Amino acid sequence: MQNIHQTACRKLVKHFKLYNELFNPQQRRLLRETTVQRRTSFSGKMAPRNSSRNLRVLLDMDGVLADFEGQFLKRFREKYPHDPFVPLDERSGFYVTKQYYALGQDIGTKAFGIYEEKGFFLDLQPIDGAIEAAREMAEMEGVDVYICTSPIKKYTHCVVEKYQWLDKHLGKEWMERMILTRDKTVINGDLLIDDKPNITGGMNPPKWQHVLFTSYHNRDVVLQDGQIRLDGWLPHSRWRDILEQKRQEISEQ
Ligand code: U2P
Ligand code: MG
Repeated sequence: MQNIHQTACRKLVKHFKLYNELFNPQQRRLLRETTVQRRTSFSGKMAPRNSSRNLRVLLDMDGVLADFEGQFLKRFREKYPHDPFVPLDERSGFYVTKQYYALGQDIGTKAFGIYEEKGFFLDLQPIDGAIEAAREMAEMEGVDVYICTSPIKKYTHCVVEKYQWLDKHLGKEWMERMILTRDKTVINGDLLIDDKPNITGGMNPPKWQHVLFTSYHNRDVVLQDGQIRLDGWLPHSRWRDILEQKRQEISEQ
């Protein structure tokens, strides 16, 4: 009896939303625009929506949307041209500073300074295809996209610049999607696309499934239970298939 009630309520809410979309002029314009965009950008492989709720995707920033590693190396070499450095294809281990400390205490300290400087996070270049993928994902019917990123401990520039970066590359409306946290495990999502291999925190296991986004530092990492790998955003990236598969899983729950 309660189920029949719930189904009826859900239907009513759905119809009310549809009515709003059709008869509110601003919504009607948006609907026209997004339908066209969806038609052109969709892979066409998405199954019709049969899930009672949206798929929640958490997108990490550094190493997934923004090229932390490339910018770090460029700045380090510019500032310390005579010091040893780690080329990108020799990177291993998540924290870049750890590998620089292995070259010498002073080198590690210099490395830390690079990403604590004003402008470091704001000037990061977008990773190839990331902005287009994020936009496409956000346009998908039944998908809610959030940005889930951790600020560094010396937060002075980092926190504000992460917001500025998002504004600069994706626009003001993305501020609504921003989640800044030092503990991603407590965030409720279905998928977390993140380049850090081992994400730990207060919630064990987290609600989300970890999609390990390939970066130089994690190329050789063996996947742990439940993790899947995503090798970038560009042309033949399987991110759409990963989302679709998760959506199916949710609808079967
Ligand atoms: O350490 C806090 C966050 O800063 C970014 N970071 C830091 C050091 C490093 O070597 N690499 C790196 O990416 C990460 O930010 P996020 O990926 O969450 O956007 C890390 O979580
Ligand atoms: Mg990251």
